Amino acid sequence: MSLVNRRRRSRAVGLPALLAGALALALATTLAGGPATAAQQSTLHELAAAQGKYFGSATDNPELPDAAYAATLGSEFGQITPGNSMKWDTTEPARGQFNFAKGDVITDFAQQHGQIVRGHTLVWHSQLPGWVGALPSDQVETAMTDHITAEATHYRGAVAAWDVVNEMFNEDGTYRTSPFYTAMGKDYIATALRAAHAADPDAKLYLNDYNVEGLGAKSDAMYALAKELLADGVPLDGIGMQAHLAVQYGFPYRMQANMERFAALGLDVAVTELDVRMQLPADATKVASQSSYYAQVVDACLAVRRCVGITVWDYTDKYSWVPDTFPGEGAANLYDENLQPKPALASVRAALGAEDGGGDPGEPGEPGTLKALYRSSDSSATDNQIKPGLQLVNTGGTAVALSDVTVRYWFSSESGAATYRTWCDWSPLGCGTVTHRVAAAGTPAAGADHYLEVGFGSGSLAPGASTGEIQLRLNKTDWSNFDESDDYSHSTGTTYSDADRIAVYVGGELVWGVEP
Ligand code: 9MR
Repeated sequence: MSLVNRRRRSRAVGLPALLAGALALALATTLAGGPATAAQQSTLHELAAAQGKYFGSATDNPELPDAAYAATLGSEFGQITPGNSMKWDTTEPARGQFNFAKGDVITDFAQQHGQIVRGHTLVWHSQLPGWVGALPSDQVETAMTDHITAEATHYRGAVAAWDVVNEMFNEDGTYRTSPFYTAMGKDYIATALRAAHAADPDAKLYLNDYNVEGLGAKSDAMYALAKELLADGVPLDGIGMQAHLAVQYGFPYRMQANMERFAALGLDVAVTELDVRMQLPADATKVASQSSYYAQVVDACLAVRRCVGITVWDYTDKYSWVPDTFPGEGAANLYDENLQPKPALASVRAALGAEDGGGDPGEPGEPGTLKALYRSSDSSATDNQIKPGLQLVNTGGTAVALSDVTVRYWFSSESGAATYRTWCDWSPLGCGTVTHRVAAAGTPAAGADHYLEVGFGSGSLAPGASTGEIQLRLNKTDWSNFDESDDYSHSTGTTYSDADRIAVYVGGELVWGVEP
């Protein structure tokens, strides 16, 4: 029996109202063109739409004359967000002088390509023209509501959702100082939402921020604010989680659980500005982490019915904001600077349920086939360390580049520190080439709220070859105890045997094992 369980999902999901128009159009287009042939690859948006979500990208006016760029933007994505052209400094550079020309180019593009638009953004401390900050305090509210009224009225019918207020919190969850906060205190947020609703009662109204993707002080503040606004009857439909991630900072803590708590308030959530940057130069380990982060974001969104969609903050490294803002960092997007697909794209497609790549790589004899063997090297299942021993064997007919391979071992964290140390104690490959880290599961399951992820910096595994034993070890930074007895990937066997509760991925695609 094959143990392979490729990432297929057939979950029935409710179709968020936000999607209805665009999806109907997408379906109509598909039907008009006749049934897709096997050779045709579904687009990112088609894959997401099949699961009741949209898949979108940011864009910007100077990029649109780039024909190759615009072609992919128009075909692959079902939603777009203007990166700059609906911001206050562009739309009302002087008081009462509105200019929607650039934003109109974006909404026109969307209409021509059957895409929905997220409007970004009505109220933000940044990219704010100087005249707003120079106003006497008692005029700021009127200036703000005038701005919202004019812009949201102009785009009524063309913008499906607005980031009404952007980036209102500091990292510790206190309110960020801005001309609006200084003039009105936090009430400016409710006032802004009410003004947006009055101008466009059909648009979905969002609060949007970064570092609110996982559980933490900043998302706690957003949660408290959302709860209070809803209790006061303020029109709020959703929370935007920007998701500007970086491989060197780890994956947000419990993203799915965080999304679920907002959904439980009756709110939608959206991933609004996803990218995953790294320190340059890129290497196989960073690229593997990036692919995994992108897939984990998709997994979290797919698992939460009220997560309506994902927007990448532009789809190509060619037009990324990252290198200008974080010197020495970049390579954050799904396509490279030449608009060529990167491994992260395959990872997103796989997470969305794509059946790319021909034959099932898990079937013996086909390329990319690996299996995992495991033994516990731990004499105690209740002490402060977990000690998995792993071996990978290439059961296929061609060599596998180890830099494409990642392995996951799932365990439960129990109480204690949420931070970990991981170790490679011995490997015939040399521990220097073995990477290891602990990450929170995007979809925590029984005995599986965290996993140890193992990767390889280099090397190749010939057909029939084994990596030999890789002795791994992990502990919490407070050295508190585990109870491994219920851990998803744990077993008590002390000799190596096939382990179907350990997952092996090649290029982000599950080739061995059953995920929890
Ligand atoms: O992508 C935008 C970039 O072109 C601008 O120079 C930058 C200026 O602040 O804003 C970028 O978009 C930001 C977004 O509006 C809000 N979240 C963070 C984004 C990246 O900086």
